[in-house]
Amino acid sequence: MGVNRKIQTLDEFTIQQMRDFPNATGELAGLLRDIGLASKRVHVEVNKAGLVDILGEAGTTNVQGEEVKKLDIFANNQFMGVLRHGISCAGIGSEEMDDIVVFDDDISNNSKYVCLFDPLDGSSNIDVNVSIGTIFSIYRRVSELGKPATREDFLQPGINQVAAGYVIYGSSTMLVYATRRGCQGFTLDQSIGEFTLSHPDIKCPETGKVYSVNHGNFFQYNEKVQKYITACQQKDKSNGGPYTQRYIGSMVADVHRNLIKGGIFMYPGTTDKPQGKLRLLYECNPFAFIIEITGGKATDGERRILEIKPEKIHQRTPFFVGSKLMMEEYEQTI
Ligand code: AHM
Repeated sequence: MGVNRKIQTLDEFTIQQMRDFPNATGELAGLLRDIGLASKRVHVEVNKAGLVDILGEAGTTNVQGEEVKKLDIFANNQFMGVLRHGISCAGIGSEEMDDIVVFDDDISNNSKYVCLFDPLDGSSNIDVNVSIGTIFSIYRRVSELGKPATREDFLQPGINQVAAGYVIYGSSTMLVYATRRGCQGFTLDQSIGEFTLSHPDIKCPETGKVYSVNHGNFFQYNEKVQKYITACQQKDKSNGGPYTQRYIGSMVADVHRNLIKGGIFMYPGTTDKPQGKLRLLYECNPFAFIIEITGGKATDGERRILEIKPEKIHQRTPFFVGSKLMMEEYEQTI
């Protein structure tokens, strides 16, 4: 049987990219490989979620006598494990952990990257078979190599990201990542257990017809947000409408759809939670980076997300992200 030369795996792609940089050490390619490996393990567990009655509830002991962990904890442990044992990461920050973890050993202290991630975003959707995802963000350390990573390495503005990406566990499992050179999507080919390039050089459409927001909070949003949502509903054919509202409540799925088809996603502040719900470091910065690289925009309603200097690792921010022209429509709402 002939080999299908058109198939390119994630590893092949990142190694090929590296060849363009004679001084590249292969650390970034190694990190992406590690993230790909952890996400394949998470994919397997996510696909078993429906079997919870057979395999045992989280927090109990299953028929093999093993303790069953909640999926988000399982995912966190997988990512932490591969990154700790790999050679490319000096430390991690995770939405699931109270503080950063610095891998203080000889190899890790000489690694030039740190990684931040939300191991399982949208986890309240697991029980109901809705797409969920992992989000990650990679920074070059600002601290001295040879020593343990520091908090400053993690508290960098999003503009400093070297790469950012997500994995969506949906009707198929996809890993999408962006660097300054562009954004690529890989679909997991389960028959060979490899992520293969399926969406090369993704561009976010300049405009779209979808707006994604939690309508239940409408009366808690500020006047500008309320006006914009109302304008979306009032659009007709003469001005590019009608717009459609789509809100899965799983940001990876909502933003992935808008990245491919065009649209705007909003998680504004509310009267109860002026900073909204989403985390700057684990959720907003990576998506802001991906969307900007693909041609779209991302703000907190006023400021460019990527220019915000974080003060705390679990900081929250209102988030508006999507197709360039739709974001400009929002910005022009008064
Ligand atoms: P999580 O960290 O508990 O998974 O929550 C994050 C998710 C996002 O994926 C999604 O956009 C948002 O919460 C939905 O929140 P809400 O139900 O308030 O609209």
